[in-house]
Amino acid sequence: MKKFCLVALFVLAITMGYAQPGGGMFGGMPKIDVTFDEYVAAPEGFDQETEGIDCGTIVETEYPSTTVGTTRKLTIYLPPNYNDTIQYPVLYLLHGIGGDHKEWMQGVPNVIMDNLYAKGLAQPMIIVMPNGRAIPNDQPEGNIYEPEKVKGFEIFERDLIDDLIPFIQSTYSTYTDQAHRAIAGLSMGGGQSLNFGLANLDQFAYVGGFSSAPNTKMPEQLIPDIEAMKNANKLLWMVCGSNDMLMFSSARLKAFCDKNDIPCTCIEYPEGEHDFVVWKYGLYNFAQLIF
Ligand code: FER
Repeated sequence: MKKFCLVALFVLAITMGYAQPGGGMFGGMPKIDVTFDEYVAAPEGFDQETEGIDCGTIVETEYPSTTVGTTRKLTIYLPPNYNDTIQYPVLYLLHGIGGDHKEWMQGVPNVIMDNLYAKGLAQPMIIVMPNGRAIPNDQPEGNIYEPEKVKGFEIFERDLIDDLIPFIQSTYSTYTDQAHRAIAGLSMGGGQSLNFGLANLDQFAYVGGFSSAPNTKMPEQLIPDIEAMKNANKLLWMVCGSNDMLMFSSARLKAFCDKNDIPCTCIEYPEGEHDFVVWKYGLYNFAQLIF
């Protein structure tokens, strides 16, 4: 059923013009000529609990949204020994079309981050995992591909910038400047991260897309001003499974960046599917490169 839905949606995406040029696995679709960056496997155990190390805290909370007109749930990971006498950078981490503010917990971000900190491989940061479907009923119920529900993922840009970021900054001890803010996500959330992160260069220095979905805008729309992008963005990082039919969204942005000398990493995860194997790998790597 899941496979059938994805195939049906892919055909829809093509007819809507999302998929050109791209893919390669379907007859008649031009394959994007792109050189991926080197894949280096994550070390054994990167996503397994380690005895005896300091652990961060998962918090479930809520924030008021003027954009949606509701109180919205979110999940937060505070790093080990969170202490409000120091300021932390913040990573906004977004879920996919079938998920909500809890979906990322399937990827054990707390375990991945605790392990990174135990090895001194990442900066202490707060990870904010909101619900990216900014409509009153934001649950992944019924037909999640219904245009009105998908629209919620676009509306979230305002909820994020006008409501969520101010809430986080007034509730936790965070930096509030662009250089200390990152955005990344999986699939639909990857598309959101690329769309919002690159459209708001003054807000986000680090942008990551993991298996980004067809909601990802065309490269020319994402990066209309190449010089502004080069000046403000500190990291554009992507990963996608080689077996993922959504690869075209990542590949066409990588090709555009290479053509225009914009620094950009895009890794093709060998035999990778559209799943948490790739997304955990994405978080593991992206988290080490930010802040
Ligand atoms: C689509 C195919 C996949 C699409 C969205 C997705 C909006 C998202 C998948 C996911 O988040 O896992 O055509 O269109």
